[in-house]
Amino acid sequence: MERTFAIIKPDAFAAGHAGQILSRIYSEGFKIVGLKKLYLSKVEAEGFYAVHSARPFFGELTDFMSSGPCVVMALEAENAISKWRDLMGATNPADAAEGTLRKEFGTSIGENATHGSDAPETAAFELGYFFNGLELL
Ligand code: FUP
Repeated sequence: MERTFAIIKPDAFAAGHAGQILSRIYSEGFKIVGLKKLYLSKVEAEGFYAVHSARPFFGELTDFMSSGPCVVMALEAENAISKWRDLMGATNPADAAEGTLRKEFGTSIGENATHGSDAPETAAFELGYFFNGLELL
């Protein structure tokens, strides 16, 4: 079993899509081991996306991620990291395959409904950024 970190981003939460996304998470066979609603500050969003700090879209990305409440989750499944990224689809919703979350709920490359860790090291950092051990029992 593997764990990954996932976010229902502010666009999807504000649009009322959290329920449908959670339903897909269950129906695809993930176990939700951690879940909370947060309203990130700009500084908290910058810390989370620190790896992208030199990218031209960093300001826009962290403004968006701190623009409203989101839902952060720890998901468990076999091959959870790739399984969740497959369910999300491509970063740009315009390129995402039919049936993926970003295709269904994303509106642009910036406002793309969901986040998922891309590797075991990033999953470990991202899970630790939002959850302590007791919250994942
Ligand atoms: P992903 O792993 O699919 O979330 O994509 P990246 O790590 O490449 O990018 C992280 C986030 O930055 C994306 F979810 C959206 C945002 N982004 C932009 O706003 N513009 C870009 O050109 C690329 C990414």
